[in-house]
Amino acid sequence: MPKITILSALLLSAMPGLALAGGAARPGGDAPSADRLPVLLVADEVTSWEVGALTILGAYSRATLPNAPVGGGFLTVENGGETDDVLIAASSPTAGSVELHEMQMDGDVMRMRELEDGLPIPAGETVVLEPGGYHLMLRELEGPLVEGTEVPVTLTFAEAGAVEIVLSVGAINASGATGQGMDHGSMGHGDDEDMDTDMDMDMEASE
Ligand SMILES: [Cu+2]
Repeated sequence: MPKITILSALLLSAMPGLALAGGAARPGGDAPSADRLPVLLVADEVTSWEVGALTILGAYSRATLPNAPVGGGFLTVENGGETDDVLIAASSPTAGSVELHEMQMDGDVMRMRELEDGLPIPAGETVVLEPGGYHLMLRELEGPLVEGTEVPVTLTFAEAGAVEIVLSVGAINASGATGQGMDHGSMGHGDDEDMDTDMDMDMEASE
């Protein structure tokens, strides 16, 4: 039961009184057992990462067409703390650079802009990076992103610091980390190749 163990650990660390009580309940002086270590943050069904007060989950990407210059990264960040944070940078060994983008439909054209000041993650709020909205833009891909593979990405937050996560590469039209459900239908395009072309054109036009 990894999830219950995680919650217990978080509560104990946040409340010294409870931590004392928990310690007293165990035989004195025992070191924490292995099943209480933070490695259990990678749970069976929902992979998530913790850094500071932040939880990152639902991280995925989409398979790209051959020669596509860019790929997207999508994930959810929950700020369980009382301090505003900002996602200020991202990087990946799979891409020459990773930018933070915002995407909006403008008529039939998908336009996006780089978030020069980063993506705010307000205290107590959940921010979703998803197709059609905020996203990571992986540029200068070393090769196509292949469904079923994983892309390591390091996220850097102003307050919480850096954390390495993994994007699970789904189908070319994937809309969630598991490749099923959560169908937002947000792109408004029936043809992904056209979409990629529009994205690339706008990228070039904005530089
Ligand atoms: Cu983009």
